[in-house]
Amino acid sequence: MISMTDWWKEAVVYQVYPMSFMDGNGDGTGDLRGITSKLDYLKSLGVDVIWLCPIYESPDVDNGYDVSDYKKISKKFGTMRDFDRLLSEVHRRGMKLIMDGVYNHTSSQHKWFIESRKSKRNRYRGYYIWRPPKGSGEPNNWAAFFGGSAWAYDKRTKEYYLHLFAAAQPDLNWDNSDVREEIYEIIGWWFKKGIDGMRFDAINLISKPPALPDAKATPGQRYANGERYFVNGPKAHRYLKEMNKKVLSRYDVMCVGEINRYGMSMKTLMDYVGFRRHELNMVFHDNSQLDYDESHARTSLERREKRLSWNLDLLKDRITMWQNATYNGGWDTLYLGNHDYPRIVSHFGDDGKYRVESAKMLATFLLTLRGTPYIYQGEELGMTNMKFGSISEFNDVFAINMYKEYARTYKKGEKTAIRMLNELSRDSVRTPMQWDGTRNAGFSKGRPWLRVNPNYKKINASDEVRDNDSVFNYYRKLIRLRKSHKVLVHGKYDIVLREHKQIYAYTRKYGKDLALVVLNFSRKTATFNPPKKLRGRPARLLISNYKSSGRAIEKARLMPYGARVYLLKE
Ligand code: ISL
Repeated sequence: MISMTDWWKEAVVYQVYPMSFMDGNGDGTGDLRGITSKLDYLKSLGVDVIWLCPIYESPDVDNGYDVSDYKKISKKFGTMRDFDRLLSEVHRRGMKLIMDGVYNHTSSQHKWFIESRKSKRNRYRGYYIWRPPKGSGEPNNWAAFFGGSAWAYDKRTKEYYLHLFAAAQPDLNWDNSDVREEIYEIIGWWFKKGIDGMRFDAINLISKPPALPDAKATPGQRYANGERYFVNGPKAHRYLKEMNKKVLSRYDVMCVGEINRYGMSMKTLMDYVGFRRHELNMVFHDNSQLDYDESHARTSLERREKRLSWNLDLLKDRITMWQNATYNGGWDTLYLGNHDYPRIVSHFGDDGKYRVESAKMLATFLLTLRGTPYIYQGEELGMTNMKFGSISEFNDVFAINMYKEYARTYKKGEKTAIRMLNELSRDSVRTPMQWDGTRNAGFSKGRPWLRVNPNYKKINASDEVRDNDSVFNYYRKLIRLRKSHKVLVHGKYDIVLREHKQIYAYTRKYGKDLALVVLNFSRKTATFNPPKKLRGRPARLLISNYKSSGRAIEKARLMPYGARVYLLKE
């Protein structure tokens, strides 16, 4: 797990959200056969690894992140035979497949939980976190991420169980060694089947302090954020080390954790990904910390709102911090969005006039930092956030709860709430993949489970694959470039002109190679005056998102959202 040649370091990952990728049987929901039918497309893009969001049996309260059987494929996605075929077709094309491992919680329909709630003496009782009422209410005041209390009362045994997400997602009790053994067995079962790794959902929430202390609440606040207690909890690292030793280290796999960013510092990050730690290869750690200071947000809803005010200064600081943190003895993920967060071009770029340019600029950013890049489906086409018209069009439990909370707590009108949700909700980024300009964007012959973005006639794979100047073909070129220049994968990162208000520039150094990346994050042209140490060096332009880019780095003028990557000579 520690050499420079680990394959997962040089890999580019593509995230598939199976419900919305491709529908093979016309029922309106994406499925495994659909995915298999699009593998040539992914191969031609140049990605190495496909990450599948959950495809297990699930009642779909949280679209598959509530698993009721870890070894069964959800009927809506197909059968285990479809899965085996997908896996072998992926391998046949020289790609790899990793799956989502959702082990902080199960579905309330999982057989363990069905048993657990039957009686206090049931052998599965200790698989979950049960507590008697405190006074007449919940055992503590923790808020669930999706709104309301993190505790649900179960009449049958007159106790509460803990759920950090929806009530239908009871948290597993990792302090119980039987639970851990079951999980390791399940992970090993999938690895033996031949998958190439896992993405561990919400993995730094697995250890809760047994005393379950109340969180600090502001006056009048009923449920408060308990992250300081359950994020990176007391035994989180002990359990990850155990999992690594008993399962992960026995296979040639890549393991990426999803880490709630509360209290994330350089040290907390390295505790998960340091090569000597023997825990995980890399983690997603800043979903929403990337672009704003969230320290004053009280609820997950407020935190989301704050995203709207991201700024380049903070983005530079964060990225620089993580690049530096992991340079010595660690590795990082590179991503700007996923199935939980806004479309990157809508959020960090401009999804109107400069959609194509800004999508390419962001791609340049993503693919020229040190770490493993993750492309969320549709990002390679410059897909944008969906704009829904009313709450009835949303599907996500979190969006619907956010909407209720807006109405209750913030007294915002419906219009404002929908506007916010369009920018911030998870549904806005989960709309079906836009394959072509035909009905339903070629995603399904049936009625899609979530509305297709009406801009599919303009933004779709079929047109982009053919257009040499498309976002898609720019991604292809960039991926190829990254593969032919190791400096872009492994090189040391150094920020340049930190104070510039429009430009984000950095160098990457690896052996004798020095690359320079210059990105204009604004809608106005910008001039790049290189610092002394870079002046006068002959430069070779490797890629740019505008045609007429000059070759010299001195006084380089960057068009709106312009991006350039140079190789500098001594
Ligand atoms: O604050 C958060 C929620 O608002 C996040 O940091 C949270 O830890 C993260 O969103 C967890 O996400 C993952 O687990 C969820 C699932 O709904 C998401 O889709 C998944 O990415 C529960 O399994």
